[in-house]
Amino acid sequence: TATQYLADWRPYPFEIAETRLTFHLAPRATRVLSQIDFRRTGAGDLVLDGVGLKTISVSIGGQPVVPQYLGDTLVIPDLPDAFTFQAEVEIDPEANTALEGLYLSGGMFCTQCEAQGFRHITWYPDRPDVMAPFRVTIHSDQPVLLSNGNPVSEGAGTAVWHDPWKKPAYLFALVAGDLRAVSDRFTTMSGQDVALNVWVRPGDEGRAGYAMESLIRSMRWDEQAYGREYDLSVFNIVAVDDFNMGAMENKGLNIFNSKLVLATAETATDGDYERIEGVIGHEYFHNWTGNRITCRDWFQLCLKEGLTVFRDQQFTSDMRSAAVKRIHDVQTLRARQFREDAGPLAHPPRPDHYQEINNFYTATVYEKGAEVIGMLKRLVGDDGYRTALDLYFDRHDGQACTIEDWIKVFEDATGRDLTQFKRWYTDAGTPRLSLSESWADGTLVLDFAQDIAPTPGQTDKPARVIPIAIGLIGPNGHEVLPTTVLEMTESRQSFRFDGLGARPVVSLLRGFSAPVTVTREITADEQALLLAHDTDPYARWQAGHDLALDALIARATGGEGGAEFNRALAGVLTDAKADPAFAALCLALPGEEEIATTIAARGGVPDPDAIHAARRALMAEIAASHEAALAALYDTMQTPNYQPDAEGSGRRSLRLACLAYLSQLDGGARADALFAAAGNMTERQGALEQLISAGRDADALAAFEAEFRDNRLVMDKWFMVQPLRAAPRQAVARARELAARPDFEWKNPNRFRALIAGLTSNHAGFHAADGSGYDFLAEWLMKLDAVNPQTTARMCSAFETLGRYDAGRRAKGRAALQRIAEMPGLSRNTSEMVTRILA
Ligand code: B3K
Ligand code: ZN
Repeated sequence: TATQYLADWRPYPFEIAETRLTFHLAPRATRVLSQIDFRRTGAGDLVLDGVGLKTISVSIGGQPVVPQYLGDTLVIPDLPDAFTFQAEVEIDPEANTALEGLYLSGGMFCTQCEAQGFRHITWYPDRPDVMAPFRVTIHSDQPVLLSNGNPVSEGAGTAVWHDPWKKPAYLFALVAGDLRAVSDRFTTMSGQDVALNVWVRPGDEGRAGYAMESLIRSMRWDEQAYGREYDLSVFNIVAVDDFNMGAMENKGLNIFNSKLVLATAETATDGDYERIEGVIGHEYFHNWTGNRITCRDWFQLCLKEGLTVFRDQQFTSDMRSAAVKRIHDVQTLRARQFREDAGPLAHPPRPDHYQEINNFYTATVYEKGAEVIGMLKRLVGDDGYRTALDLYFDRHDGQACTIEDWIKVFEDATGRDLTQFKRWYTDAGTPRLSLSESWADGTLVLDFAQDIAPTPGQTDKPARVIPIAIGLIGPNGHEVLPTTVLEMTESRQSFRFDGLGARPVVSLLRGFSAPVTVTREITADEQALLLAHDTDPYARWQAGHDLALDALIARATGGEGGAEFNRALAGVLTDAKADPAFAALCLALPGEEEIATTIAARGGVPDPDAIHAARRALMAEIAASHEAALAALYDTMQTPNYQPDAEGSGRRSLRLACLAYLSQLDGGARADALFAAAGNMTERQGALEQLISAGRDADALAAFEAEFRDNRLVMDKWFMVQPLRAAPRQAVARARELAARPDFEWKNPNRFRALIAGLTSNHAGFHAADGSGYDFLAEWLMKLDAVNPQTTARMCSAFETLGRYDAGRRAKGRAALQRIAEMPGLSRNTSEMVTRILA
């Protein structure tokens, strides 16, 4: 398979004045007519992309031509400076199980074109730097017919849509189905009236209200925070059941996985609500960062994704709790991106080669891409950031841009040289920052060192600019130095602080000011002091988290620990009522995956069973020490009037954190009662998870199934929590039983992911020493690959941590991967992933 290289990018030799498309929709044979007005801008042949198309006719200026076909491209040489290309093709949406291009979901036509789905619809320059206004005519007997832009005309069986904003083909969308709208209106800051619709299946109208509220909040926020206004007369969101990822920002017609639209208190958890708000925001914010300004080529993906994630993170912290949001984001980054950086799939936020671009919609491109922008903002300041963003929108509106353009905007707006900073985009790997301190005569010297382990294809890594935000906390708990950003630019660098009365404790990397790992010498007492007194909520949480992590690692590797953390929790529990969400975060022990990652990062070999046992034992000890306080909080943190907001979800998260401990003592009695009584899915699912862990789940699972049998999204939860919370030794068997059920509709990505990711997230269950977890995963990946390569390939990343385990597990895991690699007809998507992991 051919590798694509960033260095090979060349401008397309034509631009498009307008793209006109006419669809005659039919499940097995949809006809697509295209008329594309090209104008020459450089020398070369017309090269168009197309995959799996049945070509009926091709003509230039009305004259039929016989094109040359080269693989998945069509080539026409010797063309004039301006001409209209016309083609008619036939496609089969019903056969499209890959869910890329035009496909059917429960009888409804819908599309997914990013990154290269449009070439499955018709012949086109399917690259993001070729932008055009679109006029789309849809003929169909489906009642609702939607495409991008503004409606031009609607009649029985026909609709015409016009999108005046030029866009690349990946932002094209079409939907046709029996849909109902939940509608509202929005007046933009300059007084434009916009019709808003969230389209769902008949019967789901009562579940779309939160999505609509989230959309309105997003539109208002982008005006207030970034001065960005919406630019069409209508904004449509459609919920679709079969979807490969979360959602898609098609211009004026966002298409969403229904799990990110539909919610009621009884069917969705607080986490679901928060994600709905965040993803509705994310896709809406793409209207400026992604659509009005798009990417020149797919290597620049983080230009739109990193920035849009950064914007949706800001949005959520403004709508909810900034401290809690930051801690959640750090947890996600560590769990997904640090993990990626530490393994065979490591790549820079801007990769320079790929085989299948869909394999690069990763935590590194998204989450690290966002962290890099957070660092930029810290380095240039809030005002500098705002000036730079204004310049970015002003200078590049309507263009397809690169990371170089983005960096130049910051240089021009702030006068800063960002040459070294750019390494964050081009180099892979998580820097390791280490700190040693010396203290004498009122002077504290901080000696920092940074280094970055080699990653595939990149061995030698020069120093990065690292913004290190610190504060100093005196021994009495008072802050003696407020947050100060140290700019580290060398491999080793020292910073001095004079005139201090007593030796303070360093509150390091406040706000998680850079995506690095930290090594430092710090005593348990000093960590406890930070946990009690740090003014920075992230650093406070991190101090407690490190205390717990060190204890768990000691215990999982044959030592002892946990007494200090256990003692420190007394303070957390006393203060818990003041900030329940924060207390819940402090109470939650590091997960098994994080413990394993940290053991490996420190040069050890993690033992999944020992880690599992150590974590359970520490939980039981903590529960026994604080039973009364935990039980009191559990009772206090009830939320009789369910509201999916920061306050209510904070109280429920604390309640469930207490329940997890108390279940170690009461064998699941409270969980049983909560499962029966709870009026919201957050507590019901939380209770169910405890019942599964405690092994008393049969009645609850049956009741849950009886109640929600007909609700696909809720049944996904049922499929997910069982392998996730099963005892490690039973997890694979449980997953196998579930997979054999007729309602394991594995071709639906949500259902597949629920069961499979439920298992792979059960650390000790998936990494069972006999390799049964690896075998089970490989079996299902091989089955799904023929149907849906994109989802299959993504899920291969469950194998990316294999290298850190013992020889027995490694051999079994590699054998499973080898079987996938050797499967005849393996997709390019999965083949690339497996090859990289095996390398
Ligand atoms: N841009 C889409 C992701 C498309 C993934 C294609 N495999 C959703 C988002 O990031 O907003
Ligand atoms: Zn995005």
